[in-house]
Amino acid sequence: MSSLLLEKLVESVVRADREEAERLAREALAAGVAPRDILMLGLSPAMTRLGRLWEEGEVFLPEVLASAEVFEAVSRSVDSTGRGGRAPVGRCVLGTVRGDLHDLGKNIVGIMLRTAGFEVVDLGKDVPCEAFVGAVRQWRADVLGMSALLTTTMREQRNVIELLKKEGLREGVLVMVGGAPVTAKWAEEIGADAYAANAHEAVEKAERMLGVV
Ligand code: B1M
Repeated sequence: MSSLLLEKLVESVVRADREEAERLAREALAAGVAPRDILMLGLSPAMTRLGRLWEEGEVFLPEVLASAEVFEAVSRSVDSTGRGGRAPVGRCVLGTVRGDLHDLGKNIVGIMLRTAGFEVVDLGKDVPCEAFVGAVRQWRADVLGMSALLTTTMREQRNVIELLKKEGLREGVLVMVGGAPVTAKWAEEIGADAYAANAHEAVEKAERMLGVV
């Protein structure tokens, strides 16, 4: 029943049918499907499918954008995160690197981190190196998370790490990188502390790095 709902949700996001997508997400929540499953199984696969259709020339940029808007609307509607007054388990500064406007995956990572009890300072997309470093200093971040979806923007992750070093802040913050073209090898090469392939892993790695049970 719930897997059927999630499959229908994927299809409605691919079709950019916002009304239907929001209705299905509400139905899934009412049926007891966890918000994280809606995000990971009902929304993420839609964009993966669209990416394939885009590569095959079956859909074009405006269609991808329309689906992205539906994706965002639905993810906002299922984001029921809140700490109910409890102290956060850690503070994470998060953003998509300079030159990169892809933020759907980063937003899911943010929602899942908040759900797991992290305080998340989301800097948005197209974030300059200086803004990441300034936010790490200002917020005394435990974790800095950087997302990059383009092979041309990945290198910004390295630039931010270099700037952290220059500013004497590298030792005080754990750096995690992710995004479709990013790999564990790349993370190692640029001196990041962790790489996560998806939002589940991002939470696991952040918790592990901070020693959160
Ligand atoms: Co663009 N795009 N896009 N795009 N887009 C890709 C990435 C691309 C692979 C499509 C393709 O050609 N097959 C390709 C990149 C090629 C490359 O670099 N090798 C591409 C391109 C070329 C472009 C443009 C240049 C197109 C153009 O204008 N000609 C342009 C660039 C704009 C820019 O950034 N400057 C562009 C624009 C766009 C849209 C604006 C239309 C839209 C983005 C809307 C938005 O984000 N608000 C868009 C989209 C939607 C995509 C695809 C189809 C889907 C990306 C997505 O949202 N996936 C994408 C194709 C693909 O990836 N298959 C594509 C769903 C999301 C949930 O997954 O972001 O991977 P993802 O996040 C995952 C994990 O990666 C991980 O967890 C997330 C959740 O599990 N993760 C992290 C992500 N960040 C993390 C951080 C972490 C840890 C884990 O720690 C901090």
